[in-house]
Amino acid sequence: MSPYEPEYTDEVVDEAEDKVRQPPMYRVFLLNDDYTTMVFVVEILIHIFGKSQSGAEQIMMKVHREGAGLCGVYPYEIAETKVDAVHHLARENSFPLKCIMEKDES
Ligand code: TYC
Repeated sequence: MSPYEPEYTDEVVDEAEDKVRQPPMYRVFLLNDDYTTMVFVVEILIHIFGKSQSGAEQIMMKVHREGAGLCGVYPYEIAETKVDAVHHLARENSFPLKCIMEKDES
């Protein structure tokens, strides 16, 4: 390596190069509805998305007031597994709760 080059070049990655190195990420959102209970949504956010009680309550209220709320950003297969887990638990409990994922283009 040239004595004029910094030794940490492996860790210094510009944005374009990082896009090539990193897997695409997906944002997972919960959607509001009129029937799923607030308590159930908070439980989902704690047990599927790893939120604290207060973090889960804040996201649930955002979804309730604004129609949708971000639960997390994950690689494709993890995002898909979480969406499926939400729908499975919701159907098991007879709630119409919907969860969607979209590619994080940022
Ligand atoms: N709007 C629901 C109610 O008033 C609560 C709710 C919040 C439902 C978030 C879905 O993703 C949701 N019981």
